Amino acid sequence: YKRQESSMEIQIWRDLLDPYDLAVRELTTKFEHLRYEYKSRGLYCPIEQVTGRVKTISSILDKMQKKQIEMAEIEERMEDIAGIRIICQFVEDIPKVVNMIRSRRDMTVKHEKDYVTHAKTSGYRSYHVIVNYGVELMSGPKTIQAEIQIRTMGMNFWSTIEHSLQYKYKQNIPDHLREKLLKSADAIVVLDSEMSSVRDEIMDAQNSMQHQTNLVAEI
Ligand code: 0O2
Repeated sequence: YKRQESSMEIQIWRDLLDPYDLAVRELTTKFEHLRYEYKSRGLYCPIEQVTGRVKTISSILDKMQKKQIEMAEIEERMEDIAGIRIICQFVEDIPKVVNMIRSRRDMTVKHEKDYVTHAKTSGYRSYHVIVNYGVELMSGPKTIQAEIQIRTMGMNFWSTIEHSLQYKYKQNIPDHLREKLLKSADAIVVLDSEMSSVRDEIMDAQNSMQHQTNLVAEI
């Protein structure tokens, strides 16, 4: 009986999460394709890397508890079940990517959270855009929410490390580590702005490297 019950539960989760899995795969492919288009035209692309994930069941359950969300409210209140992460080289690339998203016709922006200019108290920086996105299922069309996080490689380095520490310490990171994390968050701000100040030289160097690669490919 127990096994039957849990396989029913698995089916319920699967029915809930499958459309999000489709959305993550579609959106990842679409942003990767944009990158491909820029590159194939020999243009600088503000998107360096794209990743995506569907929130794990245990992470959904944790958030339900933390935010007092009922099962029936999950789809409305949990905006990051489908998560797309767009990594940029420079801070200046972030608004460009945000504008790309705003102008797309296959998604509509629900709201935006600017943790780049207003970092979280943890030191976390990233730009979040919550979009409504339509998928086509066996049962017909369905609109779901997806959270697109746009951040620099530096911001991504910091948040990946901080996220794993949060996981290890179950949100209670010891004070001495917190302090180090805040210091390194400041260092990332400096790193990002130093990189921006030599952005033109870096882009020139990358363009000529790309040009060389294309020539070799043609030969
Ligand atoms: P997962 O599945 O582990 O990636 P809240 O969660 O209450 O702070 P809210 O409104 O639910 O806020 O969403 P918000 O602020 O947009 O944040 C959701 C996601 O942003 C998180 O997902 C992280 O990916 C990222 N994030 C937000 N704050 C931090 C932070 O302080 N440190 C790091 N490393 N990432 C952060 P989850 O919840 O971690 O889920």
